[in-house]
Amino acid sequence: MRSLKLLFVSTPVGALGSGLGGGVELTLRNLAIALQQRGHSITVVAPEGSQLDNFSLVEIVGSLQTTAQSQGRDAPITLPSNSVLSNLWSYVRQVQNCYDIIVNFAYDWLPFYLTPFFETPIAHLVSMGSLSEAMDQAIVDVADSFPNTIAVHSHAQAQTFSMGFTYFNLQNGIDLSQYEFCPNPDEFLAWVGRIAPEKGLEDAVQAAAKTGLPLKIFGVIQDPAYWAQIQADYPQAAMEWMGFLPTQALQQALGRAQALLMTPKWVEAFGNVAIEALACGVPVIAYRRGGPAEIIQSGYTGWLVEPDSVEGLVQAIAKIPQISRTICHREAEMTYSLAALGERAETWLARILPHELAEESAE
Ligand code: HBI
Repeated sequence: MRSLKLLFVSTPVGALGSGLGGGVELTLRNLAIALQQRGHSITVVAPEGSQLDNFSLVEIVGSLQTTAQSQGRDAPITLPSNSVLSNLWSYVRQVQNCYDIIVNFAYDWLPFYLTPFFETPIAHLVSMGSLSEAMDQAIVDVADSFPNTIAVHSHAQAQTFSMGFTYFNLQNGIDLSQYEFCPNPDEFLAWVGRIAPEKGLEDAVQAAAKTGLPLKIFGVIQDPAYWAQIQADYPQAAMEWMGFLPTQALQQALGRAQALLMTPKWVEAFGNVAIEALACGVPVIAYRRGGPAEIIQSGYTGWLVEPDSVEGLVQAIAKIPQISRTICHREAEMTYSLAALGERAETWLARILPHELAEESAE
């Protein structure tokens, strides 16, 4: 395929590198690297203060957008004054003819609404499940008018949208060179994620306590009251909060775990921590819910458990020795490397190219 000129338009909820954009910051960076490795050229446009090594970055001023998951299902579409989201897309409109495809990373109404008004095709990476009626409608309208332009991270995520639409399942990927395979684990279980109710930490605490294995907890304490409640409810549990660690330190500690427990109460769009664990050779025990249920092959790279069943977690923990850590690591390399992500991304984008360009690219 010929080299494409791609414009990546980042999330308006925070500067790249601030952590405010959550998983989508990592996804944007990994996609840029993966596609650059395949010979494409990427320019990124993002809110001022953004940082991204090795890519030309255009910074746009303006007021940040409220996070979509903090609004209700019937929330009206809002734009603050001097909205960075509007300013981002005013810039994109002016430069669109310099690019073959524009890739949108924002989970926001505006870029979807603007799609028919642009000459250059816009590819949308939808990074979360259904959150509001207005966004659902905007996504479905684009999917109906521009088939193949919507990508998601899992089938489960796509199924949270009541109105079905055609989509490309990009899954996700990580830079495996940052993760070290650990063949011989220590005696503890791990849990990684934002400490907040939708992540179901209390189930992991209960299950670990029943097996006598200590639980090491990694991640930002997003909801301090929730964390305090867990400590009050399970004072005897052997659990230790290890803090919110950068990738290098996280993978160093996570890799030594017997297994990772994933106890989501909501539909995780994907579950990056599952592939981070596999990359280190760590089996994953997860509720059969959302993205993790499509990543883990039960009995092979971990165990899938009846959702919300603490007893199910306990039974799976007893079966950890049946899982090969080498196979966990190899599965990550086969499916979740940047090379694998790049191949899927190129397949997605090739289907979006205008016909004549696609013919050219077939040469
Ligand atoms: N909210 N409004 C809005 N726009 C986004 O792009 C957005 C968000 N909330 C969370 C988020 N992006 C990312 O953290 C997730 O997509 C991973």
